[in-house]
Amino acid sequence: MGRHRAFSYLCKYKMEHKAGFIAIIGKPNVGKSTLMNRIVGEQLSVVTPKAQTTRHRIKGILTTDDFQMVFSDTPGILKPAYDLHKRMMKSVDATILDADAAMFVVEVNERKLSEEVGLRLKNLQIPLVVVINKIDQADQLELEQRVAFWETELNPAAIIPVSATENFNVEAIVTTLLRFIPEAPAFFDGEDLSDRNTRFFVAEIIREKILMQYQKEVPYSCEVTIIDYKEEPTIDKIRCEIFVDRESQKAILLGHKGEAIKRLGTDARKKIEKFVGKHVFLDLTIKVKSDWRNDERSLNKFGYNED
Ligand SMILES: Nc1nc2c(ncn2[C@@H]2O[C@H](COP(=O)(O)OP(=O)(O)OP(=O)(O)O)[C@@H](O)[C@H]2O)c(=O)[nH]1
Ligand SMILES: [Mg+2]
Repeated sequence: MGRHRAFSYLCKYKMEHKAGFIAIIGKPNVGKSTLMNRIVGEQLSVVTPKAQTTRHRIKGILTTDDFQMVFSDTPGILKPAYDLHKRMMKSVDATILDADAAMFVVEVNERKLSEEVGLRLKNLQIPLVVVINKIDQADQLELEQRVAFWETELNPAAIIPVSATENFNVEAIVTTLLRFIPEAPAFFDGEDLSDRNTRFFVAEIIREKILMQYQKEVPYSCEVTIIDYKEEPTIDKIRCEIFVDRESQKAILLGHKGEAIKRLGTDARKKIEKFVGKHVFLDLTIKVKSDWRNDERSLNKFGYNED
């Protein structure tokens, strides 16, 4: 029996292994990134209290012995005001096309389907799971009303109420989505948590600190690019350029006697040091590129065509 039996067992095991792609979509600020981080168990995607935090699609990979789920966190769906937004929405659509199932995240107090979101969901060719997030902010009656609303509006395959920050019911997302994942071998190495590299995460940390430190339009007019990354045995030397739209924004970024940019640099460096587990030398230069959000070459350079 020996070898034969072992071989058939191996085939059976392989056949039952599931692997697939999940598109996390929804309006800005509903908690998509917080949820992906919870599911994968790492702070991969930047989370801030501000809308439009996520600009690039980022994968978060959950691997077990039995399955691999590749989640894609995407920018919040909005009506484009710039070419930048159009490209962000293109990456949302490309992610949906690649996915085996869509995880549509709403806030518990969301009461209508926007035109942009409706357009995408009503043409969906894959199973739709609605995740009602932030249920810590509502009572039972409100929650029941919202469940009934999404049921009639979208007739999804499942509706899952959760709280990402309270870590309530998040595991139900994984068990539910598993139903819609095909049998397949893993796509990524079991050790991989994301498809993005260190440079990407470093740029995101700097952008997170900009979002936290500056107000109103300023963070939205900034783009961060890493122009040089040198790894030395005891220190990583990173040169970074921050692009803004106008001279006035450069002055705000610098602050009185350069104090604001200094604080930004220190905060970002500390977080990058934790991330890379090494000392970091961080050099920040601010550049003005007028209307970069509508400039094709700038958008290409900033990686808004690779998603
Ligand atoms: N009260 C509460 N707040 C939450 C919950 N989940 C996320 N948040 C908060 O909601 C805010 C937005 O969270 P994000 O994860 O950045 O939202 P997002 O959908 O990725 O936003 P964009 O990237 O802008 O599209 C943050 O301040 C989170 O801490 C939750 O379950 N309850
Ligand atoms: Mg996000």
